[in-house]
Amino acid sequence: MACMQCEQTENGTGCFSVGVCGKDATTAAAQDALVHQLKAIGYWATALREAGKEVPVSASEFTIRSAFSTLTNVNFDADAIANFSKEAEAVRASLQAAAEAAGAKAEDAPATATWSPSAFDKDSVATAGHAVGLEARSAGADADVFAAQEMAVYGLKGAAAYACHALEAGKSSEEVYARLHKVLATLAAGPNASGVDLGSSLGLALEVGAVNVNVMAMLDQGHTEKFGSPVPTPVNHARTAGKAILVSGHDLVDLEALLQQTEGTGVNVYTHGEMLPAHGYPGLKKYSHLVGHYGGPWNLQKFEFRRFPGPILMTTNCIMEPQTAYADRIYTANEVGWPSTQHVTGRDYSKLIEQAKAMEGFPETEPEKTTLTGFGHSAVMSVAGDVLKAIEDGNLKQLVLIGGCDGFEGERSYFTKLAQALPDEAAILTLGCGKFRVLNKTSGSAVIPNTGIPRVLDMGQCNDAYSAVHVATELAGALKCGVNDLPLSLALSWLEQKAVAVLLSLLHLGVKGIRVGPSAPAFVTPNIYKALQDGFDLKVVDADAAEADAAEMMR
Ligand code: FS2
Ligand code: SF4
Repeated sequence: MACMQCEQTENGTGCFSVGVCGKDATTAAAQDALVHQLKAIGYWATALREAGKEVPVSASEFTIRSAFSTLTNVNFDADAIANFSKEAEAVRASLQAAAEAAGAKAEDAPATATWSPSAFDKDSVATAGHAVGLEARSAGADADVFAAQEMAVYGLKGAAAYACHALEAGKSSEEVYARLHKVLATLAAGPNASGVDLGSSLGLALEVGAVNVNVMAMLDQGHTEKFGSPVPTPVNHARTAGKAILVSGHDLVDLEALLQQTEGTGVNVYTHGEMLPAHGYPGLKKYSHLVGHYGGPWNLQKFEFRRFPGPILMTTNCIMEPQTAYADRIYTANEVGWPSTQHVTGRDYSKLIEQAKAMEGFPETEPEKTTLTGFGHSAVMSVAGDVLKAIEDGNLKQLVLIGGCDGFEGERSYFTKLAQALPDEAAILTLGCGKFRVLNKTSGSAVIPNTGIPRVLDMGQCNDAYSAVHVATELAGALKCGVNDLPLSLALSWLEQKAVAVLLSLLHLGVKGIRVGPSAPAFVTPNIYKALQDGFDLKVVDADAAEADAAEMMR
């Protein structure tokens, strides 16, 4: 196997025998095959649209769902990936037949467009995947062009994941699907195709960022139409006596269904990880048995889940190898998979509810410990006048966005140190599971001097980077300046491909001076890094320079 798509990759270079995440070689190679098949689907879907024909919605939805299954910490089940691969071949064959009927010619297509595993048990798919993995595809290619194309693939996986969340929330877009397919079609031609160079491949990655802006907007709309605009809300991090179910991941629609099915049963529901911002949505906070949040970021789950006295539902990323202590009470849903865990389909949570009832639950209620969430774009913009006045009066000197992913690495303490080094005249906007590096680690109840505005504003999930973009654009409009002229600094903690998509979106929007860490992606070559430094003043953080960076942000 060879995989370097995430920040935790071994030695910062690549996972070559088993993933640091726990992904085995068979699953990794099967995912390589599936991604190659998705490029073929992109090619034929694009050919079909160019012939003036419609692409079936089912083919587009299959594209995003299967791409999401290959994201870091989502699906570790080689059998499930092999099933996606089998379906991919059926989707490709049907799109190709329709495109050929409309005049497209197979002989004009790149080899990738007609590639497929010959059998669909997991070992056959993995064997086929070895032939189209990183090492095979990079042989003979320009290293920089290849790397830029990989960056586009990883960003596309992140955008596909958000598109899946949007779909669950009732939102989809043919334009988004067409643009994602077109990116895949370009990738099908590969790094050696005529006219492909570093500039065009970086442009392709930025096109993924552009599409992802639309996807995040669509998801924001889906969430707010379904559950209302988030409002500032204290979230209780203490336990409440009683039976309990824990829900992790990003899928608010799964949480709503679980809240509906547990209503009146005496079972309390707790959020975990990226589900924390759910407490700010009127349509979810109205359930009195949504009693609080349990635990920290995804990477602490092995320690925290064993102590949770009830079933656990993983709706999206990030799952880790279930430990014996809780293996019989962790459930996956949607694109998430781990061999041997129970998988929920059709949002039927009856098994979890019965299991929760049979367990002891929490024995007693602890004193409340709260943090605030719910500062989406509408809540922040409702105090925009106060924010602008605070800027004018000098009470607010800098807005600092510290968000993204969390992870194990000691160097990730950079983001906590940065937050702690910022003075009270800096407001900290946070989002994603990276928020756990900030919440409770700073003076959480503090307000910006001489204002009632909290210093730490939790804007939501990683996809709520859209809210941050929205606020920045509105403030720039009010101050009659560009986003890069605002008193705004960004520090992005990255781990997986959703963060790649968010970064590409920010770059597409022309945001400069972003700090990224805790380390540079393994897939970024020195020449790509130089191009991003020259074009966007992108900086990779130094774990020991948090205080110096805070001082520079306040200058
Ligand atoms: Fe955190 Fe994990 Fe949000 Fe990422 S829960 S690192 O995949 O998606 O942010
Ligand atoms: Fe390694 Fe990350 Fe790939 Fe897992 S997803 S195999 S940790 S690079």
